[in-house]
Amino acid sequence: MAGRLIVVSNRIPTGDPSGGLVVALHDALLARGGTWIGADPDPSEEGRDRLHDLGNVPYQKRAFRLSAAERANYYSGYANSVLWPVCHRRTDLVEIRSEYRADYLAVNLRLARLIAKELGPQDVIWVHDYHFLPLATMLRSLGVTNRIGFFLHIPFPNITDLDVLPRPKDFARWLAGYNLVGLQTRRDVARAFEMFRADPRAEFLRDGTVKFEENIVSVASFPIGIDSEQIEGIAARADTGPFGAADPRELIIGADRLDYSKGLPQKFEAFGRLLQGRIDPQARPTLLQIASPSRADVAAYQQITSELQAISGRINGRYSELDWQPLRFVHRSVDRERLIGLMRRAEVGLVTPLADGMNLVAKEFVAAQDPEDPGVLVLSRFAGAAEDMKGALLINPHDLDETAGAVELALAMPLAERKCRFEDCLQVVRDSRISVWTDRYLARLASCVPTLSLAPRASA
Ligand code: GDG
Repeated sequence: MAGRLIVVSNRIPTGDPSGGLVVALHDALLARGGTWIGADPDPSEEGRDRLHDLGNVPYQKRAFRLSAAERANYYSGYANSVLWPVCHRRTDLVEIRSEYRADYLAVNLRLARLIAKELGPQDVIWVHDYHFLPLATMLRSLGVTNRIGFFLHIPFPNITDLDVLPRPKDFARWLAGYNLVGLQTRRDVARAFEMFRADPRAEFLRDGTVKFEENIVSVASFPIGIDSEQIEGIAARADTGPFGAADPRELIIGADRLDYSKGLPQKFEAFGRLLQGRIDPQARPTLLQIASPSRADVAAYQQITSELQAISGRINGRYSELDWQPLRFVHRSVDRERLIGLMRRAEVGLVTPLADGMNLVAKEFVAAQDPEDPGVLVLSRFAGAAEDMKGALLINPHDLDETAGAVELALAMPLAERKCRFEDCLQVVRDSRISVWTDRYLARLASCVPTLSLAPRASA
C-alpha cells in the first residue's frame, strides 16, 4: 500500500488497546503505519473545527470533538436509537427525531471536511460501523477519489426494516459511495444484495459488483475474529477460581454488553426452565451473567436493565437455597484476564443474541477452553458466529425449552463429544483470526475498482 492507512471509528483507543476490534486495528496500524481517527472521549467542546492529536506513538491518533448536543443526537440518537434498533430487527424501539438525523449528517460532514484537508493522494480510508454510513458520499462530494472501505460490524438490516428510516433510500446511496462494503456473514451480503436488487438506481455487473449511479461498489463477507493465540495463552495461565468454598459444580457463563439485542431476558427465562425441570435436586447449576453497562442514557437500555433485575430476582427468590444462588447477575465489567479465566472454568458458554453481527464472546469462549476437558458452547442461530461454528449446540433463543434442553445436553455431554465439538469450533476461530480478517479486507480493498472521476452530489 503506497499511501497511509487511515482508520475511522467512533471509539478510539486511549491507553492500552483492549477488545478484539481495537486490538486488530491497532496491529494493522502498527504493521503498516498510518492514522486512526475517532471521537475524543473528553467532553470538552473546544476546537470542533479541527482534528487534534491524541498521541503519535507508535502511529498517529487524531480526534474530533463533539458538542453535548451532538453526543445526544448523533451518537445516542441517530446511531444508537435509530440505526442500531433498525439493524437489530427492533423497529419497535426506533425513536425518530429530526435533530437526530440533522446532527448525524452534520457530524459526518464536518468529519469528511476535516479528513479531506489532511488526505494524501494515495491514502486509503477504512471506515468502521454505522456511525459513519454517509462519510464516503460526503468525501466524494468534496472531490475525494481515494479508495474508501467500510465495514459494518452489526447485522445488515432486513429490507422491510429499512423503510422505518426517516429517508430509507439514503441507506443504499450512502453505502454505494464506498469502494468496498464489508459485512460479517454471507447472509448479510444476501440482504445487502436484496436491497440493491430492489433499487432502480442499482445495476449488477458481471463481476458481481454493483453499479449505483456513478459509483461501483463491491460487497463481500469478512467474518471478524479474535486474537485466538493470545486468548489461548491467557486462558492457560488464568486464575479460574474466584468462588472459594462456593465453587459451583456446574457453571454456565454469559458475558455481554447489557443490550436488548443480546437476548438476556430469554437467557434468564430459559435458565429458569432448566431449574424448573431439574430431576436431580443435588444438581445445582449456576448461571453467571456478566453484563457490562452500556448506553445507559438511552431509555431502552434502562428498561432492559430493570427487566433483568426483576427476572433474576424472581428466579433466585424461587430456587435459591441457603448455600446456593442459581443466577448471578453481575451488572458491571470485569477485568479481561478474570473474564477469560471464568470462561475456561465454565462447563457451558451460553450466548443467546436475538440478532448479532458476529459475537466475539462465542469465539473467546472457545479459545479459552482447556483442550483436554473443554466446555460446550450453546449458541444462538442469530449470531453471525453461528454461520460457521457448526460444532456449537445451535439454538433459537426465543424457544426457551430448546435452550434449556441444549444446556442440559451440554452439561451431560461425554468428554469425547465435547472434544470433537471443541476442535471443530477452535478450527473456525483460528481460521477467522483477526490478523487474517484485517489482511483479507485490506487486500480486497486494494483490488477494488478505483473511483476515477467524480460527479459531485448533494451531500445528504
Ligand atoms: C459489535 C457487534 C461484533 C464483554 N463483557 C466484558 C468484556 N466484554 C468483551 C467481550 C468481547 C466484547 O466485549 C464484546 O464483543 P461482541 O462481539 O460480543 O459484541 P458487541 O460489543 O456488541 O460488538 C458484534 C463486534 O462488534 C465486532 O465486530 O462481533 O456482533 O455487535 O470482546 O469479551 N470485556 C471485559 N469485561 C467485561 O465485563 N474486559
